[in-house]
Amino acid sequence: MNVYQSLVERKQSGHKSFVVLIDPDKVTSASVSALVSQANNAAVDYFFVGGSLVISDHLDDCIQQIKKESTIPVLLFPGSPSQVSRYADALLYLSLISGRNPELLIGQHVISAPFVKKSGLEIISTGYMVVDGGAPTTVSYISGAAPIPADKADIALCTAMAGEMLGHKLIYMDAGSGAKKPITEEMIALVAKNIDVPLVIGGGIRDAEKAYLNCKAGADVIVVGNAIEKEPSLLEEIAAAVHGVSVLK
Ligand code: 1GP
Repeated sequence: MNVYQSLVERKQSGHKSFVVLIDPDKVTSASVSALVSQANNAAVDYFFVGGSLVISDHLDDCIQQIKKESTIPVLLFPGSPSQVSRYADALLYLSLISGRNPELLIGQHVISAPFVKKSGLEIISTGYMVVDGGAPTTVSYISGAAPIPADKADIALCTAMAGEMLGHKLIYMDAGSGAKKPITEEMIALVAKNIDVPLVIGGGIRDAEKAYLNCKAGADVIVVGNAIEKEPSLLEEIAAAVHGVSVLK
């Protein structure tokens, strides 16, 4: 079964998924080992690997190490077309549908298409929506694209619907790494009710309760990076909260 099928099957069977985001710039080989071992024990569902800016050149090494130490699938979450590694299991092929910068909607995809295709990776077309998290994010700064205002759930709804109808296989709503304010349950609920593809939520989730509430509101996949980097013990708690949620939609 490929990675996307597994995401869809989990959604259909009422299982919420928990993703640990690893930014290759923020880890060492020792910290990856510790994190991966914890993730194995907590039955984390997927790893996302990437960052808005990957400054170091050890993306391949980082992914190879994860693959050696775990069977948890690794999905690339690239901040730029250069962040492609053939060692991953799949690539989130992101189009920034909340912005109006043609480069991040299609331009960079055109330039990198032959390279991406040649990688042989499973490609998961993803409608990526940045929602205002209370502070400027790297992606907003780099793209020059305004995020969706946090209190405009209707804009998020229409953007997600358009993304799904354009053929994106996932919708990823992100308040940005380290967001002061994560996405509201109101916005998540409205979007979740009106799309059928899996809904990924991330940015500024710092505790198990927020992860749980997001799942209850309709998130299918919860992504946490920063909070776990700062306090690794949160990983087990958040995993338990996400996995404890059954679908009540
Ligand atoms: C960012 O959604 C991810 O793109 C995760 O955000 O690092 O704030 O958990 P955090």
